Amino acid sequence: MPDDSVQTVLVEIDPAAGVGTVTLNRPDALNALTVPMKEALVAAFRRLDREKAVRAVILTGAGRAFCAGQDLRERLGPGAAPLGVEVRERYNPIIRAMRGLPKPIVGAINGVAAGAGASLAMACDIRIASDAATFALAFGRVGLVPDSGATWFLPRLVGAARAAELALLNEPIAAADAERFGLVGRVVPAAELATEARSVAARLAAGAPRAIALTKRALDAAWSHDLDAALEYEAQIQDLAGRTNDHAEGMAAFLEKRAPRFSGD
Ligand code: T3D
Repeated sequence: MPDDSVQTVLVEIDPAAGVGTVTLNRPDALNALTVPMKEALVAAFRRLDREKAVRAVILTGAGRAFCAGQDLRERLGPGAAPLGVEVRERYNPIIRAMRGLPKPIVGAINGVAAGAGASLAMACDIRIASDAATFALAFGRVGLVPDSGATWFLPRLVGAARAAELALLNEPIAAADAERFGLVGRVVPAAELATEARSVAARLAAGAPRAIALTKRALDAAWSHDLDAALEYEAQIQDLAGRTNDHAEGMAAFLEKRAPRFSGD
């Protein structure tokens, strides 16, 4: 049984870089998700939403795994909720918290991402994988269906044909193939993953926060928009972005040939 005294989700904040890091921390169980861990994960994203010093977030795993999905031992234990309830009340809020977070999330995929762990990776805005990482939908291997947004993210990231193969065959894929399929944006040597993720997150944190938040929202909204609706939505959010002090600062910085200093106003 999981040891409740151990903090299974760690949150670290680097105010100088503007970066918050969320680390799944059950390395002995490959960061498999328990009920307290799922609740802590939602709380972590909500906390980072409130933290003014944080402008970009990293999600990663402790040890050799990113996340092996649902803790299967916990599910077999007494008091496990019916699956529909578990998904609705414990998994979906994580994915909603991630997609609703007005700050970009960089997934630093350090090792295996299986089942709901693969869904967590897919819910990040930017995915950087270690060359030691593997991905597996895995749900089918225990007689379940992809959840936590996997059926929504997967075809959008890799296309319908590849999504069907990954979701129906449940075979593990290596980091290099994940990059080739579009499941991750880039693969780096394992030893460089943390540095690379921090560097990307710091670059995001130095950007104009409102514009980044609106861009994240628009990219998600575009999946359900036709071209006309997307064009109108862009006009609306451009109007909002154009009224920020950061827009004025970006323009001034361009004319003055200096780096902009975005305040988030
Ligand atoms: O609530 C609900 O159930 C609904 C939601 C479902 C969402 C899902 O995520 S369903 C899919 C659940 N995940 C899986 O089916 C993956 C199960 N794990 C594996 O297939 C393999 O462990 C991996 C491919 C991920 C890694 O293989 P390998 O050989 O590198 O490691 P290992 O030896 O299998 O695992 C190391 C330890 O982690 C081991 O513990 P031990 O024997 O040393 O004490 C293993 O039992 C534990 N572990 C790995 N995955 C899980 C796990 N323990 C509990 N739950 C796991 N998912």
